[in-house]
Amino acid sequence: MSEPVTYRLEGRIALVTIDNQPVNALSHAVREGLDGAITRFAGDDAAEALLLTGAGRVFLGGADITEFGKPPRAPSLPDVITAIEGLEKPVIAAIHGVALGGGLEVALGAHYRLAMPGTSLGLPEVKLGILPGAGGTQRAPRLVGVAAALDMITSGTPIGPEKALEIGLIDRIGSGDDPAAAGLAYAEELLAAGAQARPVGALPMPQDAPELFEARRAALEKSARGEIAPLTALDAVRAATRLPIGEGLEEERRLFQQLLDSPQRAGMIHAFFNDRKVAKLPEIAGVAPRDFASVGVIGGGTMGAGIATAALLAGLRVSLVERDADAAERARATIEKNLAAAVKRGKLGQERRDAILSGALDCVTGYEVLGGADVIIEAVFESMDVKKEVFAQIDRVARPGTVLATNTSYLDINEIARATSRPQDVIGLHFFSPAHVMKLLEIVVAGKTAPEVTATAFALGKALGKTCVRAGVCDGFIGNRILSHYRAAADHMVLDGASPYQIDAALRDFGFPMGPYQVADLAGLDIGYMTRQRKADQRHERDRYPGWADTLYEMGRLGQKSGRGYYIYDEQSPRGRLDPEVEEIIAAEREAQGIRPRDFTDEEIVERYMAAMVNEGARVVDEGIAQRPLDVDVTLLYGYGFPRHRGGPMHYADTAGLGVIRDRIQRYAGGDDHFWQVAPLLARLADDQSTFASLNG
Ligand code: 3H9
Repeated sequence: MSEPVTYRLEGRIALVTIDNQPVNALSHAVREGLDGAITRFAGDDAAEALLLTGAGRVFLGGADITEFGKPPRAPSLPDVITAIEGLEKPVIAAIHGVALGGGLEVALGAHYRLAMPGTSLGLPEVKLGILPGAGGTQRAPRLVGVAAALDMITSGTPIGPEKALEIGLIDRIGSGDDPAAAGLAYAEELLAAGAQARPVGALPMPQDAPELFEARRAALEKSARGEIAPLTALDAVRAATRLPIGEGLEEERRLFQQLLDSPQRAGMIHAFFNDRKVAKLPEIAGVAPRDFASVGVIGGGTMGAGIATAALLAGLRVSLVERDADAAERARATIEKNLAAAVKRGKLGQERRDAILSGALDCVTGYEVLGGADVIIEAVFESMDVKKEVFAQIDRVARPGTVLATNTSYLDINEIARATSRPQDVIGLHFFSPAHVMKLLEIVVAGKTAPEVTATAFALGKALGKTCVRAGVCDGFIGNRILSHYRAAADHMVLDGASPYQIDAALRDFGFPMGPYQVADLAGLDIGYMTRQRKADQRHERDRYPGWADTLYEMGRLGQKSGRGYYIYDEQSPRGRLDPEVEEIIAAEREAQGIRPRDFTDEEIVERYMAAMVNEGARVVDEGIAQRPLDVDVTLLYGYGFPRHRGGPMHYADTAGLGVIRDRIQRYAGGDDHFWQVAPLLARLADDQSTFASLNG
């Protein structure tokens, strides 16, 4: 294996290059290599300055995350960076691609920083449940001030070189396309000007700003939803205003270690790796996707228009087909509104918007236009008859090789595929509303779907900026199937005495942005009602039915859109307030069913809700609807608001212990052994004292 750190003299400059592909993570070997390079440079009389660069696409992607949780190995990254900073001759970092986390902290240990155009510079550690632990919380505020450092460190959002130059994080933006050449030229220029070593750690302590810290703390307490890293990172930055550099670094280390040992760190790193593993599927390994540049969308309602918007934002051409000219016009108006919102959010430039609307979008009424599409996505009314009719029509106009996708959220895609003469080209693309905003895309592979079509769906999803999860065909696929189960567990608790408001609050405290009844109000109570109607003939006589939810629907309480659902929405309380009438309706239902209500603790609410989620998750994996537990985790994280710092429901279950979850379910079965039956996979793994993670590969 080649050396991860090389040292070469370029005239009077020592060029030190870190090469640890794919992202030059600062692994043990890299740290050792850097340590050696530092010692060599200090004793190398021919070298007057040291230039640090990264080989390949990026400067440095940060600490090696795979080493977290393992015994530490010297030299530590903070020690290496302190040694770089302490060099008596100038050290320059030439940054390109990305300098993230420990990667940016290495650059902060250098005395001068040049970044190439398009570089991304950031301290994203809070997104992994930790904080910058190699001097970032102490050096960044010294260099750029407390406010800018807090922005970077508590949000974890990277910035570009222009912004970095403006706040003083870097000294220069390089030119050309060779960072080493730009760095060498800069180093020569510095030497010619007599530049000296200039350690950031020697800069004066930044001024404390108590009001700023308090305001940020209050904002973070609201937005962090139980995540501890952003608030701990804020404490670390505060330490920079109170402690000299050496002590500040020690305090940072202490706080970093606290987070490193926390289950939240384990959850977030589990999520980080799952984000990457989820798209790695043996069935499409090495399978080339088909080309796609144009997308046909059938149906211009909220979903169809959202899908069209997502495709347009990704630079694809879109032909949207509607039933009549008015509907086509309405679809165009919805897309225009979506694009205007994207402009407002800074996601799209005005010029690009104009170009899209004048050249990339067609809203028409005939299917013929679909003959030119590479991928066709159907988003019409959820009815098997309607969908089959639409697919038969698509089959007539689409050219061979076109991917034919349905956005159904529960229908049998095998049956839809049979309406065509090419079931191998048919696949499910289950978007979540609003489709141009929500990250999750369930890619539902039917019995006859060709691997090339699955590969194309994944490539398309990636182009649309989605996190794609492979699912198999069943009612509700991965996400909605699990949702119906944990929502049922919540409904049972309501029947037995918990209020929907207590349930929502307990789950918000757990970290969900909204509880299930707030979600129901947002989606519309008609959705739940229609699902119950649809499944009426599958109902078992022992199913516990939430009749009060039907009552609310029949009263016209449709949720946010009608101003009343579980909550009341009006000017005073746009986010909803409690409604005693709802509690009366529920109380009447309990009485009718002869149920004497009991109290629930918040803890029991969360445990029952999670047990239901995990149990159905286990069934979904066992049946092959999800290929691995991680697919369940990613689905719940990106489509259902599951708190990222808990990693996902299956990771949560591993953390709690599968035996514990199984025992809970067995205990609950004492009250309802129809609903609460331990899923076979959960039982097997618990008996073996194993984990869901063992199935992730
Ligand atoms: C830190 O620095 C802590 C310090 O403050 C304190 C220390 C004491 N380590 O994302 P990609 C893998 S915390 C190990 O697909 P891209 C990744 O899993 C760190 N492995 O590429 C994948 O593996 P595989 C702070 C890593 O081009 C492969 O590299 N840094 C690391 O789309 C390619 O990754 C961060 O949070 C790592 N640090 O994006 C940055 N990073 O091929 C995290 C990636 O087996 N990384 N891998 O699936 C990223 O944001 C992106 O990977 C990056 C490249 C933007 C760099």
